[in-house]
Amino acid sequence: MSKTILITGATSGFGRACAERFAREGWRLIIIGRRQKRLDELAGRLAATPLHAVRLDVRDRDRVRAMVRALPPAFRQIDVLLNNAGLALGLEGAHEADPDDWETMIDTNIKGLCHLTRTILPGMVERDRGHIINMGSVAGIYPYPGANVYGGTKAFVRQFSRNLIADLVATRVRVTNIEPGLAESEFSIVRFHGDRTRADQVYQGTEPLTPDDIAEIVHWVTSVPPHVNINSVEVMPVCQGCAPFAIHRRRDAGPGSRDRDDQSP
Ligand code: NDP
Ligand code: 8X3
Repeated sequence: MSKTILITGATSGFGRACAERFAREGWRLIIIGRRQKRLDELAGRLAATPLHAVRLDVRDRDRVRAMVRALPPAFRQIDVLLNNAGLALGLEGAHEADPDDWETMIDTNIKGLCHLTRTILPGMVERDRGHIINMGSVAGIYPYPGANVYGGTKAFVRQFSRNLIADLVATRVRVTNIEPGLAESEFSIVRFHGDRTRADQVYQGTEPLTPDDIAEIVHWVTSVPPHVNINSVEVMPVCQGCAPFAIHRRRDAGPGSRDRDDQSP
């Protein structure tokens, strides 16, 4: 019998590419997102695939539970949970950021991911089989200006994933945290509240990762032998690197001081 993957955030970007990738491999799909039209479009494109689409906001814990309880029998044994739904909102410094944006990121990237995990994990443990794949980010590892709460939510995903591995060590349930860098999707359009010009500038002159690159990695981590757990995958495009520590020197810092941020150690 074919395997079943539940993908949150399947209406765009990484999630949609993963749905298409796993459909090609003959998996059954449960696809989740808030935009019904996008779910319908994807279901239409994957008409040959056994597929169950659910319009759902992952922040709604009761509806997450109800969704799992209402799964059709053929979709009840979930082999892979891909906790992908998430977003960044804003790039302002912490003193200027919108607290509503912060709350949305925490509710989606942390609490939504926890709701799905807590609801689906007991079945995996009972069957002694399954795989939780979380979508972290390099923003959960490395700091950058304006990442404040977004990076914080992805640092949560990183440590939560490792703690899940600790909890599940006596089972055959696997846990993987994927941590991508710059990747082109609707991510920046969402981050800049629909400002496409500003979003385009993020990728200008770069060759970013694509959603298909991420789908390839997600598929790969599921395809290794069952006794192998890929704990985490950190992936950037070749054109991206890590900045040195930033040091700000004041104008009046004495002879030889520079009137700008000095990035030398
Ligand atoms: P997209 O904006 O293209 O896709 C985000 C997906 O999340 C959409 O399908 C959206 O669906 C869904 N989503 C958002 N909020 C909710 C919610 N409350 N309930 C249900 N679904 C929701 O971005 P990406 O594909 O790039 O992002 C996917 C994940 O990858 C995110 O967790 C992001 O943080 C992470 N990531 C992205 C990187 C990048 O550079 N693009 C790099 C590293 C990590 P809908 O609006 O229909 O609900
Ligand atoms: C998305 C990657 O660098 O924009 O998580 O934070 S980044």
